[in-house]
Amino acid sequence: MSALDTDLICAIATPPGEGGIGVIRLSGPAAKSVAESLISLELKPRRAHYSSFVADQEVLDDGLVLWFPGPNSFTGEDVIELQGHGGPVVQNEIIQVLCKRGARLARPGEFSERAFLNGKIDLVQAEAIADLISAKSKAAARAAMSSFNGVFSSQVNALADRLLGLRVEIEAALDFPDEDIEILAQAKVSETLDALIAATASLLAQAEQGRRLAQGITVALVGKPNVGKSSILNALAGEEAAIVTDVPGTTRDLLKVDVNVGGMPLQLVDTAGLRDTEDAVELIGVQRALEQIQRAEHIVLVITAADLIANGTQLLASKDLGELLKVLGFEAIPELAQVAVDNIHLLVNKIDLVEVPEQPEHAWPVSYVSAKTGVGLQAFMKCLVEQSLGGVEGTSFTARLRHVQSLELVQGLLLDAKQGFSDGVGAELIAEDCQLAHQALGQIVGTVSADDLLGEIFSSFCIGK
Ligand SMILES: Nc1nc2c(ncn2[C@@H]2O[C@H](COP(=O)(O)OP(=O)(O)OP(=O)(O)O)[C@@H](O)[C@H]2O)c(=O)[nH]1
Ligand SMILES: [Mg+2]
Repeated sequence: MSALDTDLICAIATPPGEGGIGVIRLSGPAAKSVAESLISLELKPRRAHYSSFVADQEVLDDGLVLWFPGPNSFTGEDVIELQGHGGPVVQNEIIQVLCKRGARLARPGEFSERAFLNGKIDLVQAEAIADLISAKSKAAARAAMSSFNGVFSSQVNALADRLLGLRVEIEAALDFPDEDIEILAQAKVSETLDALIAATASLLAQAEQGRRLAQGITVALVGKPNVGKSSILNALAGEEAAIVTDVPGTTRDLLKVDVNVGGMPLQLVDTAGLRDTEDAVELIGVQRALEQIQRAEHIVLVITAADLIANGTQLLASKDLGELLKVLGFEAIPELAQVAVDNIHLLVNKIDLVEVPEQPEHAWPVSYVSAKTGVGLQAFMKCLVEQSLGGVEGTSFTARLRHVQSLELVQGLLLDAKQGFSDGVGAELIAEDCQLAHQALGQIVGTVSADDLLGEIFSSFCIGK
């Protein structure tokens, strides 16, 4: 769609199926006249009118009609809401009448897209609407509302303004080449770059937290066969989702279960126990487990209390992940060795069988649980959320992967600019980095946007939003 599309769009805005009330939305310059052709009164702005909805002398439905004249409407255009009864047959009849009278069916997210194109909201706010609708927890809904209210956008805009100030100084130096070195040599440029890098790092950390809260994270349960991975998954899911037996190699396939821990959506993935095997089916399972280790955002490495005792509890104090994996017998698994240390949680299971004194000193987050009795599971989940998110409470807004990636790009470009400045490269190169960083910030809020990006974002919305 282009910014010039102003044809009349319509959609059922309430969920499909039967309901007390069903809302049909219209947006476009002809919205009022088309709506008035169904009702027998003249609409006043922002008033609720009660009327029958009539077509070809037949009363199709009755209910409330509201007219929000543009530009003070959600889309910025004239918007009509027909609030009738929530029956699919009646609603579809009305939609057909509207389409005969000049409207067309809206694409998913097209109302929000128009709001964006008409400058009513920026791209982050538009995405926050979709995130609010799909929020899986109260915390995620509150954070999406903050993004919708501009908490994230205002920080991006503030960063962009500061960067613009710097660009103006550098570009001025380019326009007056004699002063080039003099102006650029000012410590101010370096200081400003440092401040921008720090501000970007802080916003990036918040955005990553917001992304995790909105989209959830994938947590893979991995370990040797029979340590109790599937039992832990079942205990956390509150259902017998995975098959549990005392036969090592029971789990062959990945099993994914969504759980909500203190407001944080997690996708738990049970995997096949890691071992060398001749069994063709189990081998595929192990291969999938290894792939999952590379894909998951968090790895819960499950061992048993007996394993820990056998290897000496002091091994937990080792800061060297390679050493730990070696002692635990995982040294030949490169996929595990490549996992960032921060993303590993060591889970000691079956503490009901062997008593383990909790170690005060350990280099990684470690939890002690019994999948059989449930002891320690709550504390483990709390600790996992803290580790992966820094706590739900600390998350002030939702964000998406594309925002995080843009901020990473900004960070990289600013670091390049800083390096260039230290190395004494030409002002043109520093100006170029800053210009690209500025552009990347613009892409987040949508001041700079490509049509295909907009298409991708809005096509994931619901119809009628
Ligand atoms: N006593 C005790 N037994 C447990 C505990 N957790 C699991 N088990 C038992 O250990 C055996 C293996 O459990 P699973 O959950 O199937 O182990 P797994 O790690 O998924 O095994 P694979 O799928 O073969 O890799 C079963 O007999 C479970 O009942 C626990 O905390 N305490
Ligand atoms: Mg299993």
